[in-house]
This record gives sequence, C-alpha cells and structure tokens, in this order.
Amino acid sequence: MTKIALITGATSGIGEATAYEFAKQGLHLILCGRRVERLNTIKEALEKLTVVHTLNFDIRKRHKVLKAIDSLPENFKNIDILINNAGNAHGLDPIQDGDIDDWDTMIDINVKGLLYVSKAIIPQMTKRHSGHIINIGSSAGKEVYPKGNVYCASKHAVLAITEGMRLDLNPYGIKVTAINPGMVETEFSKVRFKGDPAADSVYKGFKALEAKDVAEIIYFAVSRPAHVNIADLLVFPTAQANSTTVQKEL
Ligand code: NDP
Ligand code: 8X3
Repeated sequence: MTKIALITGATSGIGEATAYEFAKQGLHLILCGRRVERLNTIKEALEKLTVVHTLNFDIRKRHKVLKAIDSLPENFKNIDILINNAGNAHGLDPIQDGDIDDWDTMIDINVKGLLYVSKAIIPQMTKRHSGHIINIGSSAGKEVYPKGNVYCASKHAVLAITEGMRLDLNPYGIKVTAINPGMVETEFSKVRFKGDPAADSVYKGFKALEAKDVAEIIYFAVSRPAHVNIADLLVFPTAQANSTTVQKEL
C-alpha cells in the first residue's frame, strides 16, 4: 500500500524539497505550514505526481496542531512517515545581548512544536505497531557555536527527544531517525537575520548544501528495508568541517 507522509515546514527549504522528492517517489503527502498561498502552489504542482492534502497551522499553537491533525480526511488519517522539519533560528547574538522573544520563538517552534505534532501522531503509530519519525536536527545539535546559544540548545533538545523517542517507541517497531545537516542554502538565514543584508553573505564563497541534497538523504532513510533504521546522520557541505570551520574563497 502507498505510504502517507506528513511533512511540517513544507512551504520552503528542506521541507518543500522533501515534498518534491517524496512526490516523485509516489508517496501520498500531507503538507503543513503557515503560508497558505505557498501550500496551495506546491499542492497544485505536486498533484500532477501524487495525492496531496494541506494543513495550515502555526506549530506553536498546541490546540490548533491537534485540531488540524484530527481534521484529516479518512484516507489521510494513518500517517506512516512523520517528518518533523519545521524550525528556524531567530537572531545570532551573544547570550548577554540575546532577545528573549527570539529565545521563546526558537524553543516554541523547534522544541515544543515538534513535540505537539509528534504527540498528535504517535498514538496511531503505536496502535498499528509501525511508523517512521524523522526529526530534522542540525550540526548545531551536536556542537555549540559562538552566538548560537539558544538555537543550538533547541537542536540539542531535538537530538535528546529523538533518542528518547527511539527508546520509548522501540517496543512498537517504530523507526526514529535524526538527520542533522550543516549549512543548507534555504530561507533559514533570511529568517534568522530578519531581513538584514547579513543574510546575503552566509552562503557566499563556498558551495553550501542545497535543500534537495538533504531531501534525497531523507528519502534514502525512509526507503531502507524494514529491519534497517538510520538512527543519526550528520551531513556537511564538503567545504564545511564543523560549525566554525568553512573553507571560503576570498
Ligand atoms: P526555511 O526557513 O526555508 O524553512 C522553515 C520551514 O519551517 C518553513 O516551511 C516554515 O513554514 C516552517 N515554520 C517556521 N515556523 C513555523 C511555525 N511557527 N509554524 C509552522 N511552520 C513553521 O528553513 P530550512 O528549510 O533550512 O529549515 C528546515 C529545518 O532544517 C529547520 O528545523 C532548521 O532548523 C533545520 N536546519 C536547517 C539548516 C540550514 O542551514 N538551512 C541546517 C540544519 C538544520 P511557514 O513559514 O510557512 O510556517
Ligand atoms: C543550521 C546550521 O550552522 O547555520 O542548523 O546554524 S547553522
């Protein structure tokens, strides 16, 4: 039977590219995000390849998340694959200058939002004794970099939650995977720098990962045989060695 995948943050970057990759492979899709127009445009494009349903909610609003997932039509209710991708960095400041609203936003989206969506979907996976959850962490979840403080903490939390999920869901045969990318050229830095031109220079002088590169890895993880679970994967652009070491042309 064709598998159903729910992707959060499907309106841009890694989530959107994953939606295209999954559609190409014939998976049925539930695409989530706040920007309705983008959801509609992507749905229209992907419906040429597969069956698509969209859900529009802010992942920070617990009741809206639960209501949206509860509203799924019968043919989309049994979700086989959950891609917890929605997330962003907000700001890049030393801890002493950090904006508390930015901290709240990152923890609310990257950590609490991921938990709300998971809470809404896991019970049907445990009931069926099957499913695959992929949490999009980050190299920032493995290594803290200067001024990354709270964003890095939120991604360390994603990694801890992933490990906790894998332990607790192990008796149910549910796969849990963390995919942790280094620098990927998406709208990520535009969001982080809130329209500041600083965003334009982040991916200059080297070849960053493209969203498509990560999407292909995500599809590789979900398409392994039943007995194989990729637990934790770290991927950098070749020019990047760790969070602070990137070879850039001058
Ligand atoms: P983008 O900014 O391109 O995409 C972020 C996605 O998250 C959008 O679809 C956005 O949708 C969604 N989102 C953000 N806030 C909310 C919210 N409150 N409610 C619902 N959806 C929300 O960035 P990326 O594709 O790069 O980021 C995707 C994931 O990858 C994130 O978790 C990020 O931390 C992670 N990552 C990114 C890296 C990079 O270098 N780009 C590297 C490592 C990890 P909308 O605005 O429509 O709601
Ligand atoms: C995003 C990676 O290094 O740009 O998670 O913060 S980084």
